[in-house]
Amino acid sequence: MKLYYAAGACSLSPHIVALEAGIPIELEKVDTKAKRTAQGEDFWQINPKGYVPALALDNGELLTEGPAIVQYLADLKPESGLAPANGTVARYRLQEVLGYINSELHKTYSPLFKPDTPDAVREERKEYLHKRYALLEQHLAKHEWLVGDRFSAADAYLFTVTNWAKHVSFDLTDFPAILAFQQRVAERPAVQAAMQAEGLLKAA
Ligand SMILES: N[C@@H](CCC(=O)N[C@@H](CS)C(=O)NCC(=O)O)C(=O)O
Repeated sequence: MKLYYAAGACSLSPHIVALEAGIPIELEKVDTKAKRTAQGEDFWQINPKGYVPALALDNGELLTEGPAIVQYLADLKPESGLAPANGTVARYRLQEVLGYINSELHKTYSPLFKPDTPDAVREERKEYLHKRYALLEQHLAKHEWLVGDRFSAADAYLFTVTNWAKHVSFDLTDFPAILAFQQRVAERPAVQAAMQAEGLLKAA
């Protein structure tokens, strides 16, 4: 399997999940602006959506959309507990949180990365993020993880998008439980390894 990724992008979430699950995965970096892979291929030809993450499966299919990819990876190693068993309420809770992160957080961050986004839109998007984080703050003030009592694919995703806050000057100081969560996740060996592999850690 090969994961098409861009350093620190949303593809860090499936990267973390693969390492947490102990799934060997080949990585291929994509220049998402130029739409070129590190091997010089035209990324449009690989993924007509033009974005990462994309997972090339061993059967030749390409799986896209972060929430689907992390569940696919987690289900390859059910014993990892990264996704509760299919058909259980807990599994729908995982999908509920993945959907929330995807549509309410991830896609609210996206315009903040674009230099031509007007300041008024920027402010409105940050206010929106603030509201959405406030709900997660309440949950994480009482619980260590987003779903159940163990680290799951949803935690990898929340960690990944929340790491963007510093890049877009979104202030997280109103959210101490989220800041503590970020710290907790960052310390996990698989997370360290994924970040190291993507060149996100400063040399010691
Ligand atoms: N709906 C997709 C969105 C993926 C996405 O937003 N990818 C970003 C990086 S975080 C990207 O590759 N953007 C480049 C582009 O769209 O040109 C998902 O949830 O996986």
